[in-house]
Amino acid sequence: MEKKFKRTLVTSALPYANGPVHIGHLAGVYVPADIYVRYLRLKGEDVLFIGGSDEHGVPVTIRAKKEGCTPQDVVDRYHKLIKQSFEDFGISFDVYSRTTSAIHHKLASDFFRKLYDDGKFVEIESEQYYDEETHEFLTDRNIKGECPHCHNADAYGDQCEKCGSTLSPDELINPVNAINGNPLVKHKTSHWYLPLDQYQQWLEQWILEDHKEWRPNVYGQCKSWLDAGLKPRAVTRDLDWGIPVPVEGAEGKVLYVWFDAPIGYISNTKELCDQHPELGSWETWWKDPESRLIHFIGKDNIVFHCIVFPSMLKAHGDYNLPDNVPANEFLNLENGKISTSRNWAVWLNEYLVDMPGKQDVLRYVLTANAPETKDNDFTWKDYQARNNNELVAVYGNFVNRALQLTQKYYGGIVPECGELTDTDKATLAEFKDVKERLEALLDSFKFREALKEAMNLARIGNKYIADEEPWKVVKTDPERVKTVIYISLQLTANLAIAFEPFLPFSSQRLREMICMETFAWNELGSTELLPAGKQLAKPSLLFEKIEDDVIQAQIDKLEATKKANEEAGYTAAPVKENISYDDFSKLDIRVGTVLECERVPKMKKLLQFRIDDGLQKRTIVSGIAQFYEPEQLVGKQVLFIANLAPRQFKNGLVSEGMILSAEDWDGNISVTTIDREVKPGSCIS
Ligand code: B3M
Ligand code: ZN
Repeated sequence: MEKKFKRTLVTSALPYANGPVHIGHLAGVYVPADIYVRYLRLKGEDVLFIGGSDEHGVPVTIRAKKEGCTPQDVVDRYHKLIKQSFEDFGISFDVYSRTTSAIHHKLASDFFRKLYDDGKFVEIESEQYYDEETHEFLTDRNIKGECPHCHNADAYGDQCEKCGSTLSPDELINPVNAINGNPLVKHKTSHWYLPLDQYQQWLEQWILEDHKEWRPNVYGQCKSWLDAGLKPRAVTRDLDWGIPVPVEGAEGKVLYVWFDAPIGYISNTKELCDQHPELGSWETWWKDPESRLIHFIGKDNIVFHCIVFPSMLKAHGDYNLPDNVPANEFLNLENGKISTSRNWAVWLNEYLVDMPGKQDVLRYVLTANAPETKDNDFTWKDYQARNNNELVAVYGNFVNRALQLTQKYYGGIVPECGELTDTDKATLAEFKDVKERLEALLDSFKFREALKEAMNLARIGNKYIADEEPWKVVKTDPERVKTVIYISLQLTANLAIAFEPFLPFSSQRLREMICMETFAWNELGSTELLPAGKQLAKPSLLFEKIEDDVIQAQIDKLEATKKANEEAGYTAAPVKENISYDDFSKLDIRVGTVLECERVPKMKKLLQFRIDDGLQKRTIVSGIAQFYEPEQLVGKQVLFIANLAPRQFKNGLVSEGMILSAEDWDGNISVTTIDREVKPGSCIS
C-alpha cells in the first residue's frame, strides 16, 4: 500500500566548493530537484528544498595548495560563486548553506560522538601511505598511480576516472603523492570504521525488497554493492582540513568528508528551521514518520546515499531514511566527458554572460535531454535546434499569436466565449488529460517525459490556432473568432502553470503578460483561468530565435579549449616507466578473428566478442560499445592479449583476455586491427 506523507524534504547533493558549477551539475541534480520541488509547491504541498556547499575534503586542500592560499579562502570564493549560479538559474532552495558553518560542525561532531559512545564504530589500525618529506598521511584522492584495470597512468587512490573502477590505494601500481610526485611509504595509523557488513542484511531487505520502485540504475548499483558484500568503511582521516574527530587522542584526525557532508543536509535544515520557526522544527522534517526524504544526486554518489548514509542514520536511530534517491547518469559535452581540469565544460557563470536571460533555454535543453536513464550528450547545435524549433516555434509562437490577436481585435481584453464546436471540445479535453499524465510522470521522477507532455500542450494549442485560422475567419465570422481567442487564452494560462516547474522565468513573464493572479497546479486543465472582460498587459516575445553565429561562438570557445589543452601538452598520456624485454615478452599478444560480436544486456559500455584464436574459441568482453556497432567488427582481425588472467564482470560474464584498442586524449576509441590478413593465433612480436 502506498504510504501517505504529510511533508517532503528534498535534498540535492552538496557540490564541492572547489570550483564553479557547470551544466553537468545542473542537468544531473539541480534542475530535476528544482522541477520536483516547484511542482510540489504548486500543488500546495509542504516541502523544503535543502542545498549547500560541501566544503571539506581533499579536493579543496589540493586546490588551496595549487593556488597558494588556505582551504578556507578556496571555499569562501566558490561557495559564493556556486550559490550565485544556483540563484541565477532559479534553483529555488529554501536554504543554501555550507559545511564550514558552526551549526554543521557541531551537529556532525555530535552525530559522530553519539555513534562513538554507542559503540557503533570499530577502531582499526592499518598501514597507510605516508609522505616522509611532507610528514603527512595521504588520503586516497591525494594518491596517484596506474589503474590495475585499464592502466590509466593517472588513476586516483579511490577511483580511476578513465574506466570508472572504484579503487583503494593498495590496488594502484606505483602509487605516488599526487601533489608533488614523491614516493610513498607505509606508516601505522588508526581510524574509526563504520562496520557496513553489520548492516548488510538490513540493507538487503530495505533496498532490494522494500524499494524495488527505485530507478533501475540506482537499484542495480545498490544490488551490485550488496552482492559483492559490504566491508567496514573508515569514517575518519589523517588530514588537517575538516571537522576534528571529537575523541580524546584523535588529534590530527578529521571526519571523513563523506561522513560529514550528508549530515550537512540535516544541519542546513536545522539552520533554516531555527531561523524560521513557522516551518516547524528541523526534527519534524527528519524524524517524523510522516515526513518523506528524497535525495537528488548524480550516479557517482549512489553508494553514499543509498548505503553509507542510511547506515549512519540507522546506527544513530530516530532518523527517517530516504524514500527515494532519483540519481541521474552523466551528461557529456560535445561527445567528451565534462572535465574541470581540462576546462571541458559550460560553466554556469560564463553561460549567463554569453547568453543573458536565457536561463530557461538551458533548463529546457538540459531537461529535454536529461541523463535520466543513460549518459547523454549536450551539443550546442541541439541547444539551438531545441530553442528555435520547440521553444520559439511551438510554445512561444502559440502564446504570441494568442496574445497578439487579443491585442489586435479586442484591445487586450479577454473576449466572451460563444458556443463550443467539436474541435473546441476535443482540444479542451486533450488539455484536461494532460494534468493526470504530467502528475504520474512527475511523481515518478520522469522529468524528461513530463516536459514532453508540457510541450505537447503547447503543440495542441499551436495546432488549434493554426487550424482555426482566426486571422482569416475574422473577415467572415467575427463572433466565432471570439471563442477561438477565448480558448487560446485559456490554453495560454494553462501553459503558464504546466511549464512553471520547468521554465519558471518564462512562466513568470507569461503570467505578467496575462495578469494571472491565481496560480495553482490544481487549476491545470481549467477553461476559466482568464475570465471574459479581463484586461491583459502588453505582450512581448517569450523566446527568441538563436542565430548561427551565437552558436558558432560557443563552439569556437570549446575548440579554443581543445587547442589550449593540446598546446599545454595534453595531447597524449605521458610515457610510462621503461620495462625490460623480459617484461614485454611475458605478454602474449595475438591476432584473433572476430566470429561474433554483440551488446551485453544492461551493460551499455560492453561488447561481447567470440574470437577464433587459432586454437579454440574464446569470449572477450571489451568496453567499446559506444564506439562501434557490433556488426562492424564481425570478420575483423583484432589484436588481443591471450594470457591475461580471466576477469569476471558483475553480471557473471567472464572475459578471457583483452582486445587492444587505442584511446586518444579526447576519449575516442579505435580497435587495433592488422594491415594484412594472417592466420588467427599469429603472435605479435
Ligand atoms: N560533494 C560529491 C560530488 O559533488 C559530493 C556530494 C556530497 S552530497 C552529501 O559529487
Ligand atoms: Zn582504470
